[in-house]
Amino acid sequence: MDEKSIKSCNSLSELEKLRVSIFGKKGYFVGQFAKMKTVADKEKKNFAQKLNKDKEYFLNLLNSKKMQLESQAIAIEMKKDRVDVTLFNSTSEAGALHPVMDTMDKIIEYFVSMNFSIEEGPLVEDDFHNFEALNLPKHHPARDMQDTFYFEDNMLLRTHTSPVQIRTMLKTDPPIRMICPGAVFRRDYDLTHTPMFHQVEGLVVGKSGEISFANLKYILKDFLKYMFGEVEVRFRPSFFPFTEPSTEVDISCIFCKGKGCRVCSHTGWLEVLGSGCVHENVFKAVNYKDVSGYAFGLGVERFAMLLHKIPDLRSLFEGDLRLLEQFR
Ligand code: 2NL
Repeated sequence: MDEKSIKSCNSLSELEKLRVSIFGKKGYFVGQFAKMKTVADKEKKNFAQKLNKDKEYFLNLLNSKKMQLESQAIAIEMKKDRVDVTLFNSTSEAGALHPVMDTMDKIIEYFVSMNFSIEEGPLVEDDFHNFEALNLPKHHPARDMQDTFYFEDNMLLRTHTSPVQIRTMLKTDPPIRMICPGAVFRRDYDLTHTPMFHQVEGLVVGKSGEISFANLKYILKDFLKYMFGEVEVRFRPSFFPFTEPSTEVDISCIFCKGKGCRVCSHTGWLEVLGSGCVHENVFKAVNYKDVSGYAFGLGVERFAMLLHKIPDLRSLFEGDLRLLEQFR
C-alpha cells in the first residue's frame, strides 16, 4: 500500500487492483484492524484513530483518482467520435422544388408577366364564400357531404380556390385581374383523385362589355402555348354553376401529337382547364354592378403530370426519393 502507486496509476483496471489490495477482504485495512487484538490496551485508542484517519485518506485518494481517470477516458472517447461538420462530403445532395411547386411557379410566372396579381385566402372557409356566393345554392349536388370536408358551424375545407376571388371582390372595387394559387380539399381518394390537391384560378373583371369571351380565349391559348409549346387549343361547351357560358379547354395530346394514344384515350386531346364568363349571380353576391368578366380554373397536379410525364398521380404525394431525385 503506497500513495505513489495510486497517484501515478493511469488505468482504471490498475486502480481497481490497488483498491482491492487496500480495502479488499485480504487487503491492508482488514489486516490492520485484525491486529487490534494484539495492541496494548492503552495504545488501542490511538491505533484505531490513526487507522480510521488513514482509511479516510486512502478512500478520498482512490475516489479522486478514479474520477480523474474516468473523465480522461470520456475525453479520449469524445475525441475519437469527433465529427468535423465542415468537411466536404462528396455524397451530400442538394434538394429541389417538388414538381407540383415547380409547375405552380411556372404557371404563376406567366400570369405575373401578364399583369395579374396573386391573392391568397384561408383554407378553412364558410358556406357563403365557398358555395353560396358562387351560385351554388343549398342542396346543390356539389355541396354533397361526399365531396366536402365539413367542420361544425357551417365551416369547411375549401373545395376550390374561388372563395379567394369572392373575398377579393368583396374588399376591392373593379377592375380585377388576379390569380389565386393554393391547396384545396375534397373527400375523394382513388387513382386520379387525392383528398388535397392544388389549383390555380384566375379572374378578370372590368366595366360591362369591356371583358369578353374573346379575351378569355386569347389569354388561355397564349398561356397553354407558354406551358406546353406549340399545341392546338380547343374550347368545348360545358357547364359550371359560376360561369355562363362555360367551356372546358383541351390541348392536342402532347404525347402523340394528336394521333391518339393511351394517355389521351385515343381522342388526340387532353382536357386541361375549365373556364367561362362570370355568372351574373356571382356578381350579385359581391354587389358588383355593370361589370363583365371571365374566370378559369386548373389543377396543378394534372399540369405537373403532363409536363413531367409522371404516370401516377399518387407518386406526387408519397415523398419517394427515387421520384424526387429526378427533379434536381
Ligand atoms: C376546373 C374549373 C373553374 C372558375 C373555376 C370562377 C371563380 C369565380 C367566378 C367564376 Cl369567383 N368562376 N372559377 C370558373 C370556371 C372553371 O374551374 O375544372 N377547375 C379545376
